[in-house]
Amino acid sequence: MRLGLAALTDATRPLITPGDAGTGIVHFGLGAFHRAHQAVYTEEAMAKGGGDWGTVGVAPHSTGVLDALRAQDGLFSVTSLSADGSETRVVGALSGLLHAHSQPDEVVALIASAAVRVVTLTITEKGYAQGAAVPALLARALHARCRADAGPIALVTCDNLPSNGRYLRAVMERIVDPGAREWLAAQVSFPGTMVDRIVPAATPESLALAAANLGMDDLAAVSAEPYRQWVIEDAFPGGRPAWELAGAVMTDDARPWERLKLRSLNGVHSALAYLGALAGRETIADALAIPGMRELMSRLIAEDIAPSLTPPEGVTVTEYGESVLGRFANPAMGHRTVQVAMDGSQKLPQRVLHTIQDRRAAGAVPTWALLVVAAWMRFVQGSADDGRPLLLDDPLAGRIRARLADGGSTPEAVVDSLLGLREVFPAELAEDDAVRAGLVKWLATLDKHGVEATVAGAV
Ligand code: CS2
Repeated sequence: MRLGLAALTDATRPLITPGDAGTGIVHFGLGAFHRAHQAVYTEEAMAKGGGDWGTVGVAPHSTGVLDALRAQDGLFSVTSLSADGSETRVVGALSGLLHAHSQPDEVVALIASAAVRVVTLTITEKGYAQGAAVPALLARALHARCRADAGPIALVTCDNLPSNGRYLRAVMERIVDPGAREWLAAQVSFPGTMVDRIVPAATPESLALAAANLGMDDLAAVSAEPYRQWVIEDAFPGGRPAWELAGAVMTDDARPWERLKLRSLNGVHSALAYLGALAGRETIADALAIPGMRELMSRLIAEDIAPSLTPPEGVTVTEYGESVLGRFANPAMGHRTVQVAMDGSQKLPQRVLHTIQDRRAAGAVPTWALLVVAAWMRFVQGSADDGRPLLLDDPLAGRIRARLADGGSTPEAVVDSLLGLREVFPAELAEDDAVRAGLVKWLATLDKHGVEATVAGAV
């Protein structure tokens, strides 16, 4: 049997049944993260606080998840995984499904309708690049909403970018029709957010576990850690779901949370991804188990990251960082190092380079953060420590390979070639002798001894 409205039983019934609530949200990006994060919050907020906040999910490009969800009346399950076991529940937040590529007019018409008052996005870092499809479609939709005079709306990015709300505002201001600019300034808000939940890509094993727990197949099932957090700037001129009833923190400035999370969760995640992939470790938990690695990550957090930022009130960076390491050690997650390693050129700046820049501005040399960048530089060359090939999945892969091919293969030459990628490394970093020397030293050590010996010898 397959999950769907007709298959629901008392044990599998979601908090909200699709069709019971009207649509108030359009969401771009049907990836696992959305299903295990915003969908869960919104469903719970509707169950506790009411409102017509059903979400029409829009798949930007591929149709795999879309087709699976359509065949299940928009229903999917979320399995929380911990060392003690797993728990699966069906989520009914999705009130409709669209494919941006083949149904752009439907997407535009929906966002131009008064019922929709919130648009959320999980389109990954590279989804906001110049010429990218979703921002272009959003610009068309905002113009249509302006002409329809359909009222104010909030555009909420849930991607791991610094000052993400302000960033999305700048993107939209640049590309929206000039005739809609004034309306945009007056009627559209761009609340910043910090989103957090570790959600690995589905695997045959995770789908089998969901099926066993549900007693039926769910081809859109996602698995995630039990922990979740959402900090949202409370700027919703057309109203919003009562997300605080589902545990979200409403604030007037999400940036301290966002900076804390980007540097001490995502930055450390990327560190484990590159070091772990080079050492042939399949998962983040395996990477953390390399002898000396946990101590090295604690030092990265305490010595480089903590002094680089002012945390939100009441939070201690080292305590936050240690709890993150505990989450990374969750043995049930199976989060693959190569998944987190993906799109490094888009992730490194806000996750690691900003830490280095802030420490350099204070006159310090953040040695552990430099090791992370050196590990990325070794990773993008395409071989693990045992010589096995590592796939470079990155929108700048072509540029990275071309720069490496033009330069030599000594650590000095590789560091110089890659520091020349201005899209990744700002001139202030690339021209900093202490940064260059630190990178050359670490890359030479990694080349010569491999990750395991480097880590064991470093701490
Ligand atoms: C990860 C994030 O894939 C990655 O780059 O660092 O997806 C991470 O799991 C989430 O941001 C956790 O909230």
